[in-house]
Amino acid sequence: MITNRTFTMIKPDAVEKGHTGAILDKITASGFRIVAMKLTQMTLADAKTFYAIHKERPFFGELVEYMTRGPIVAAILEKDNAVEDFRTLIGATNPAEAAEGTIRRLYAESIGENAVHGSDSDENAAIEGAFHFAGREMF
Ligand code: FUP
Repeated sequence: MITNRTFTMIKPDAVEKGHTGAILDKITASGFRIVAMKLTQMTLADAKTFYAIHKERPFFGELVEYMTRGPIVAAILEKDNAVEDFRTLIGATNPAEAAEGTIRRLYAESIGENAVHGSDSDENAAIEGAFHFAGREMF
């Protein structure tokens, strides 16, 4: 298993508000190399599969609706200790609790619309990256 990669999405709220460039700048300035990247839109089936772990949670319907309402930027990122370092860079799930200077603190509105995704383990990073990208799209 590749352990120096993580997967991210710049979510519909952040793309809608024009934060894509600023967020990518912060990611690359923090030492992450872009391995794969695309502007895409998740279908309902995509979002239900991607977030299957949350399917019994009360917010699942809203989460799926939000994640499919517009384009996202999906990307695979590379750096030593990528998963943990990227979670630090994006901040807590709830932007109100996210540390000063983190992406969610700067660009997220709420726990429901929190601007970015970051994989929570090496295993999930590999699964999520493969969900969005074919091998020939990774560099
Ligand atoms: P994170 O790993 O920080 O992205 O957070 P989770 O995997 O716990 O949650 C995934 C997504 O579900 C969040 F990005 C937003 C949504 N969510 C809610 O809408 N309400 C909650 O209470 C928790 C998560």
